[in-house]
Amino acid sequence: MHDIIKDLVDRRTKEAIDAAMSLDTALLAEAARKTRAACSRDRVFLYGFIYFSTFCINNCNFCYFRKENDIKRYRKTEDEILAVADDLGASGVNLVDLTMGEDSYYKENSFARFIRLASEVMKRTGLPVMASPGVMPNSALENLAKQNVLWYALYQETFNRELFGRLRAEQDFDGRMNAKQHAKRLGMSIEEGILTGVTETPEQLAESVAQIGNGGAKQLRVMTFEPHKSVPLGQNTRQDITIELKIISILRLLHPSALIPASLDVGGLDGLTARLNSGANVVTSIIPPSSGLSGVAQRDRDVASSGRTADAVRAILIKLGLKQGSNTEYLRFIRGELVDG
Ligand code: SAM
Ligand code: MD0
Ligand code: SF4
Repeated sequence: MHDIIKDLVDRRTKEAIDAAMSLDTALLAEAARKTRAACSRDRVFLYGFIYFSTFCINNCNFCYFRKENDIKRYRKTEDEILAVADDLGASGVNLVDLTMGEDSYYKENSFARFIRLASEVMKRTGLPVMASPGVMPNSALENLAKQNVLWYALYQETFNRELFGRLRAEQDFDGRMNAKQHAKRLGMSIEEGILTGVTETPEQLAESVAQIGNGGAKQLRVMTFEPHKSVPLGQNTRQDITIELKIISILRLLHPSALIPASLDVGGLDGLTARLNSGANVVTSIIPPSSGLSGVAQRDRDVASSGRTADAVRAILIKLGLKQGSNTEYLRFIRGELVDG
């Protein structure tokens, strides 16, 4: 093993991460693939994505759906959402991710509508659900956990408080961290995530990579910021993909048994091969073509052309010698059991 990679895995510090970032992308990716193969027999899991309301009370400086952006928004009806969930279920995804902007309609009565929806989607599809509705108060998380919702996803974006203040302006760093910890205490699995290409320094990035696993998240995500001209941070150019690829590999090396997504929302179908080759083992943001639903980062990319379907993803997995894991393997993976060959 290369000395710098050995040092990364042994020390796990931000200095070791920073040093690893200077390695060749292909070298890191090769080491990451070896680690993934040893831990998961190269199973990859597919997540369907339903962004069911694009209304939001927040003003994140990176997000197209921020409140002050004067754009066309939608809030899908329950029937529409369940029809999409049925489609996704039939296409063979392993999980349904229910995502929304922080929409007051769903936040009312301690998120009662959202919690009912999550439970209904689980019942209809028989699949696990990931809840991605933004920060929830403890009482709402308790009701969500009572419905046996498996995942709570909430991305800190950065572990540097100053940068957080610039990205998620007027939001509470600790409140966001605490919600995840409460969900974890309630027995839910949590997903943590960071953004790159948001004017962070290499040191701030290494700091976030060093800290991302500290809260016990089982799914760890990095995404490259997509600069929309209409948002405050959108005046920056899109960062080269190699930074994200190297972080995916470093995350795999530091957290061998984590679920690590390759997001179709950031890189589209064209970006999938490189992300999977870097050590990712989940493909997220699968969207049925005619659902009228949006992504987040690249909200239209590949949706209408069927580039974001489970079939399109499986065709790529085959080319790479990878295989979609079954629903049983998925649950075993989350429990920390090795996937049988
Ligand atoms: N509203 C909820 C929240 O903020 O937690 C869930 C949906 S939010 C759109 C999901 C994630 O999308 C954010 O946490 C952020 O990491 C990512 N995101 C938003 N805008 C993005 C952009 N322009 N480029 C890349 N990722 C972005
Ligand atoms: C994705 N666009 O998976 C989605 C989103 C929210 N849990 C996930 C960021 O890429
Ligand atoms: Fe709203 Fe989430 Fe976008 Fe922030 S990232 S503006 S909370 S949808």
